[in-house]
Amino acid sequence: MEQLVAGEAAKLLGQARRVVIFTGAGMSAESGVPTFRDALSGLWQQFDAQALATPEAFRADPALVWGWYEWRRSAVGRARPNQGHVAVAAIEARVPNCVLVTQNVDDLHERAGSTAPLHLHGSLFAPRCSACAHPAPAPDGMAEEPAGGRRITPPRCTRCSAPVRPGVVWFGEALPEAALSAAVEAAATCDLLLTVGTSGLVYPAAEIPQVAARCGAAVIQVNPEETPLDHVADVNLRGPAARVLPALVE
Ligand code: BJW
Ligand code: ZN
Repeated sequence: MEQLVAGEAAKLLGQARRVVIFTGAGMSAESGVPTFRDALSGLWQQFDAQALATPEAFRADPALVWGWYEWRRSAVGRARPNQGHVAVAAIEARVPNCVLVTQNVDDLHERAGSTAPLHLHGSLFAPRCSACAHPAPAPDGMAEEPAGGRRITPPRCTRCSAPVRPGVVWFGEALPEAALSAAVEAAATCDLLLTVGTSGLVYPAAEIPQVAARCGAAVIQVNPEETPLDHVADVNLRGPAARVLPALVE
């Protein structure tokens, strides 16, 4: 059964000329980077999103928030791309017009050879000033594991001396406009969208596969669990990205 469905997905992919690959935290799960909402290992099971991933949280306790993101940056620094990331880069190299759209704040797509992923939720590696948005270098030193809750005072902006903040998109914040509009445009004009490892719960990013489906594209989903995107997808491949994606590009 699974093989039949995977064969159908590989065929769709082989025929497509304009492809969008849309990825979420499940893409990096097998690299050891925790997802947000998985029942046992998700970050939001262990940590309070409101106290860490909002602009209000950073204003209230910048050292708590900065320390938590430094811990995550260091964990990602030690992680390696998995066979799923490698397969995504192989699809990009093969399809004439392929746009990679990721919600992930890690750099594992880039390290697997993807050239220019659109990062809808920013990056752990692009801190900026919380007041004037001037880019700041990511600090050299890495927080050590398992300091999940260690407070670290953020550096100050060299231009205006306000605290530097992580370059990620928190709840209640707008997504980077150029990346979002490029992603919507690509979704509206593709003939196949492959969605991988996302719960499809966070908006407006979760609209991307829906836009593609509405505009007539085929949608393939790779996820070991059911998601709200199941009914949007023409093909649901229920398995982990690092196993399912390489089989699509064999
Ligand atoms: C595998 C696997 C394997 C496991 N292989 N798969 C209703 C109520 C309240 C709020 C809202 C609402 N509707 C909309 C909102 C607003 C809010 C929102 O969507 N909230 C919902 C949660 C309800 N959205 C926002 O606030 C956004 N901004 C906004 O709307 O702005 C409006 C505005 C406009 C103009 C001016 C000002 C404002 C911003 C959202 C930002 C999200 N940020 C985060 C944190 C980033 C920083 C950080 O990393 O800390 O982004 S939250 C978190 O969720 C992160 C992710 O990118 C995002 C999506 O999660 P993802 O990737 O789907 O991961 P999971 O964990 O949810 O799912 C993993 C999946 O993988 C699962 O399905 C597993 O089964 C699967 N999996 N192993 C394949 N091996
Ligand atoms: Zn500044």
